[in-house]
Amino acid sequence: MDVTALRNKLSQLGQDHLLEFWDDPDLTDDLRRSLYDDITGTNVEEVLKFFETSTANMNNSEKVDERMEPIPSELFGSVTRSGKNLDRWYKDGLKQISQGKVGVLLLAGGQGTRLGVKYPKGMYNVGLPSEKTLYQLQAERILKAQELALELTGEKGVIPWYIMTSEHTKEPTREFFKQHNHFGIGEDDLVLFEQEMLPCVSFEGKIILDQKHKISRAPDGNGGLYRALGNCKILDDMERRGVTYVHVYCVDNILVKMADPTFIGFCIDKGANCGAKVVEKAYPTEPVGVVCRVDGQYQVVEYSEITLPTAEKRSEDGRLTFSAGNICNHFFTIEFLKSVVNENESRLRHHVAKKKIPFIDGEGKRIAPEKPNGIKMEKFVFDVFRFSNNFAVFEVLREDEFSPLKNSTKSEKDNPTTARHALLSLHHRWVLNAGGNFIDSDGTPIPAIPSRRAHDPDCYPVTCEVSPLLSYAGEGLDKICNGKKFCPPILLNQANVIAEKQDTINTQ
Ligand code: UD2
Repeated sequence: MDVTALRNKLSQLGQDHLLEFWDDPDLTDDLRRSLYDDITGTNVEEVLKFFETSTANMNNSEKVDERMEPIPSELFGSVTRSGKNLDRWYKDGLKQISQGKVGVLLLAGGQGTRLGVKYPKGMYNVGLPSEKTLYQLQAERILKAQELALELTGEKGVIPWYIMTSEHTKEPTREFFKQHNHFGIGEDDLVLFEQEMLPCVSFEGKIILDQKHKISRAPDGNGGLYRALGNCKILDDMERRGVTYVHVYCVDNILVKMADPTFIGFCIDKGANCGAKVVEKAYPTEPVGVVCRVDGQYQVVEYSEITLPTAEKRSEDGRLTFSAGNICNHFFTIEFLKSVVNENESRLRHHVAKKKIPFIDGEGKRIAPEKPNGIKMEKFVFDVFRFSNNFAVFEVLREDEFSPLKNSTKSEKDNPTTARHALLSLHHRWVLNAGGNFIDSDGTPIPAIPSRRAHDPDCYPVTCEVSPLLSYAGEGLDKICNGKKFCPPILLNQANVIAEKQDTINTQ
């Protein structure tokens, strides 16, 4: 260890404080070594360059209204307005899956601070009758998509599942999948890789110490994906397998359609190299980013970047002009990802998040600040939209496809209860559409739209869960639901199909 050289270098960069506790009696030789490795393993110059560029406009509240345009209608598809094309896109997506050309990529490196659990969010169980976690639901949807593709084409394609983790989530995620036998996914078809962590920096540009011997770090944002794809040789793995299209999504949407064939078929039909799935913004001031064009380039514009009149602007059909709410659900061709990783990644700028970052004070005490005291620097996955010359947007129904688990039960929105209700309510509708009915334990029919009864908060929505292994998006339920009466809570899975077959045999 050449501490003198390190000290000189840090001094030149204005970061001498990182060695402030080097001679502290608390630091054993091992801890000193670990601090030395921590600092020398950090590209301090690069971090400071990121700090400079990302904070240059930190307090700039410039609005982009004048430069914004909605996505042109010819690049915009919709589950409610694209009519007969939907079936064609769906089948084409399944064909691509059967040819092994589709991979899914989960962004799971976030710290899940708002949900407040110590383990990765994908391991969360929202309290469904099956007790399935988000990871299990996603794994089973992949298996079902493969099965549907096989049924349509007679060819069995595998959808490799790439999971981007970070320092906090990698080991627990790996262990969890191992414990559960990868939920039926082939071990080789589940590829975990790790995004980078970046030091947290004070507003004055000083790298923060989390411990006397350790720099404070946070994942470099979900746009850290592109650097990780290159560094971890994930693009090479995709190419080796023949993956041509990648469906990227965020971990917390309980309704996410893995490798959604319709979305994939739509993007291919449009010749898109990059695409976004969106939901219609619910109301003008809803705090979601909208997908649009700014100065001719595709982009997600945050609600804070536009004025109220622009947010309220409506088109002739009465819909909000800027209605395409981003849901962190994207399509990329491998060629596009290659161009981002090899040519454009360094052009992406970090965004700044002001945070309360625990730090070691001058006396060597660890302080948890009450006010933001520094920044985390993050790249965003959608910032690559601007590199696309063939972009497409696909609008889906929020109640069918988007219910994110962001917060703990203390919050009213996007919490475990809302996520559970969204899934149960969707599955309830699937069963009704398949001709099923619901009755109370005394045989009274439950109306299709059950009212929320104050004395029985559990009666809404109807507790009806369908295993993804049985149905991906409501298809194939007729045979076990049509004309049947179900008394909730119910959990439909393959056992119902077996029981149904048995009944048929018995009555023959
Ligand atoms: C994300 C979208 C937002 C909207 C919303 C809908 C981004 C930058 N923002 O906002 O536009 O669509 O989702 O739910 O995409 N993650 C990582 N590494 C990181 C940070 C996050 O993998 O360093 C993952 C995280 O585990 C999650 C996803 O990225 O799966 C989204 O992250 P988030 O929940 O922090 O993003 P949010 O809700 O602010």
